[in-house]
Amino acid sequence: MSGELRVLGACPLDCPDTCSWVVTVNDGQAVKLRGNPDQPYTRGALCVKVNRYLEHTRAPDRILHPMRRVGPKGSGRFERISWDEALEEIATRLRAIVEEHGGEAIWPYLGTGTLGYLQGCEGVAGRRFWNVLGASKHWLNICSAAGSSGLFRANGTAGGMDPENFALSKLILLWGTNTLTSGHHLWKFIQDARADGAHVVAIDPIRTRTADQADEYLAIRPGTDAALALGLLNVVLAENAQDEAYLAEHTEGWAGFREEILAHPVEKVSEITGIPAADIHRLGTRLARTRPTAIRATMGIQRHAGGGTAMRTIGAIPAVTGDWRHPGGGVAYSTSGHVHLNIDTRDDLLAKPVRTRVMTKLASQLDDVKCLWVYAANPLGSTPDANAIRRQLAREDLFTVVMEQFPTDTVDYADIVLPATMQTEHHDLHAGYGHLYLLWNEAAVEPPGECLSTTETFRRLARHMGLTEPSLYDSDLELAEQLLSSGHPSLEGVTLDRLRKEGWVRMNYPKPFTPFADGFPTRSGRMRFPRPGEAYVPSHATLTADGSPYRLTLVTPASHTFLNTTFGNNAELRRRAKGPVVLVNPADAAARGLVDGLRVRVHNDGGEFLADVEISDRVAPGVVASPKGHWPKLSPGGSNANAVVAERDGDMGKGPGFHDNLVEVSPCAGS
Ligand SMILES: Nc1nc2c(c(=O)[nH]1)N[C@H]1C(S)=C(S)[C@@H](COP(=O)(O)OP(=O)(O)OC[C@H]3O[C@@H](n4cnc5c(=O)[nH]c(N)nc54)[C@H](O)[C@@H]3O)O[C@H]1N2
Ligand SMILES: Nc1nc2c(c(=O)[nH]1)N[C@H]1C(S)=C(S)[C@@H](COP(=O)(O)OP(=O)(O)OC[C@H]3O[C@@H](n4cnc5c(=O)[nH]c(N)nc54)[C@H](O)[C@@H]3O)O[C@H]1N2
Ligand code: SF4
Ligand SMILES: [Mo]
Repeated sequence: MSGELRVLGACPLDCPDTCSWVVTVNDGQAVKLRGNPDQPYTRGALCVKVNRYLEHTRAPDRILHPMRRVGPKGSGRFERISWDEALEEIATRLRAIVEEHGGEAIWPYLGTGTLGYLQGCEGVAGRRFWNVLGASKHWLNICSAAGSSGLFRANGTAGGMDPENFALSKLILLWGTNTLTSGHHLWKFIQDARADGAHVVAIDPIRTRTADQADEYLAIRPGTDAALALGLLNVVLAENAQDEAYLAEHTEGWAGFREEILAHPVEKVSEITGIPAADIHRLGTRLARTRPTAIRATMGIQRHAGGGTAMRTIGAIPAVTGDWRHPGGGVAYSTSGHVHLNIDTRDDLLAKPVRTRVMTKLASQLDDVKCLWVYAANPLGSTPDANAIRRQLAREDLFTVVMEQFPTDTVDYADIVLPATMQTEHHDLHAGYGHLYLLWNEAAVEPPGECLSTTETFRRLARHMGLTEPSLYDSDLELAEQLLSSGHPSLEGVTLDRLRKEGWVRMNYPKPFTPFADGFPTRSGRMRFPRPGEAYVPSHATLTADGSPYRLTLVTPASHTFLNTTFGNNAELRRRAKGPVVLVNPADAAARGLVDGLRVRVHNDGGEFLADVEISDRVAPGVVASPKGHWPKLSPGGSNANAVVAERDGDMGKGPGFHDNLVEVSPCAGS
């Protein structure tokens, strides 16, 4: 067809798979979006959510021009203004705040709406600007910090197995990960392994759709995974299947960790985890006898009080079995540790050191903040202690700017709203956290209305404020060149020209890649086992259950149809999600007089959200589950699960406890 163009891009969403996509452009319009069939990880498929991405870019509620608040905070009433008016008002307010309260009174609150290195979560776009102003730093700890920190302590990096190596595994543990929902492209590699006889086990408090497809499912009590790891290793030692040579050559602290393992016999672990002793014994024996064993453990596992420790202890398994020697063996958490772009935080632009504000502590760390600048984030939908955040955002003395694509609950509290581009409308550079490729996203079409990219918005604001630092004005392509210029061997020959031409490039890692076959990137070159007494930290729910009036542990996992709160306003995906539901075991339902479909309050001291009961043996007694991502204002009762998620630090990296809260479930009055 004449005038038809194929533009290569990448999915921007916070998903390990970072798919390569192909946009068909006709007459300046994006008419088709497909997974790239030539890309070895994407293999031609996107997902149930992103198949609707083009439709989403044209959604009737898309924000298309700057707006100024005219109603009370939270009302969502705005008037349209020009970019010049918006930038002038912002510039005036920022200058006044810096003068009166200092730059640290500004909190640039950046989320994971896009994982692009230019527009999103590495913050390249805003960071220079904020440093020139002396704003507080922002710690993006909401997602994976606890697990990364746990693995880093063990291995010197959170990077582990290349997920593509799962095709070579003989035993696969899907441990606290819902592969078919939260990163389904791994599944094809698992199927390849199965065709070669691999056995697949899912370990999860919820019998998920992934568990349904596994050969075996173990229903674990939330937050007890480290104990299970010790129990499995107990069987490995009983079988004398530890790899003594690997232990001697590549690890430290083995003697103490061995004692810890011996202190966790199967019976004891069964009591802690709720998994029958025979099942632990059987899996332990399988683990002892099967090389290579691959463990996929992702973020679900570390959303607990002891989440960092859990990842660290699970991470110790392949060092004991020697699985790191073998392609197809090891642990795959995130591949981010293998990405060595030149991430320059540009602290040289700071006049003096500044404090750091923690993303998950918005509710409690906002008191002395005068400007909250939200971009690629929806804190009222995604951040713990939502009711407290709502009270803070209503403060008249807080100047709130939100850069957004859609009218989220957070937008409703903005003083100024700035319209943001979507992925088909801007350039970006991506790396996956579930594979070893870099991708380039080429802008395919012109932005609708007056939408601007994050990078361009900060350039214009800098100009408006008369800032003279030259690097504030670097173009997107210049920024990308800088990111690629780290000089790390994994990036040799990976140029922007090549990325723009080919769309994706595998970083220079061998295939198959065995990162720790010959040692670890720690100071000693050895993997560090947890010290005695440091291998298992109980969950908050376990520790406090006895003294609490709330009896049920709430798990709030990834929704199949939303990505965090992104797509939470898409009519078709909302229809498929069936509104907020809460899975309750038949025994717990009977004890509370709950019947299928009943509208209930899920509540604790933090607040409540409403959901419809689904009575199900997919959760064990004592566990209830409700997928994340519903927009509060589109939900009955006007709140979502984060009304009952407490703002509480886990053991490492200040990781949040999204799956570690005690609640009660009660019928709504009148129902
Ligand atoms: N469709 C979809 N895909 C997504 C997302 C989404 O919202 N929707 N979110 C994206 C993002 S931001 C991230 S970080 C990843 C997260 O993806 P995952 O790491 O898969 O995270 P979760 O869904 O939170 O948890 C995964 C599983 O862990 C289980 N789990 C909870 N607590 C425990 C525990 O104590 N022990 C064990 N063994 N299992 C436990 C949950 O029941 C769930 O089935 O997915 C990304 N992909
Ligand atoms: N209860 C519960 N809550 C959770 C979790 C859980 O497991 N349970 N998981 C947590 C996890 S893993 C994560 S990562 C966080 C995510 O929390 P957030 O980072 O707040 O992510 P989202 O809720 O998806 O909101 C992202 C917003 O960014 C916007 N956006 C997308 N692209 C762009 C862009 O290019 N520019 C701008 N300006 N905006 C853009 C989208 O429209 C969307 O409204 O949520 C956490 N919240
Ligand atoms: S959300 Fe994940 S699976 Fe879906 S298109 Fe994006 S990267 Fe691929
Ligand atoms: Mo995340």
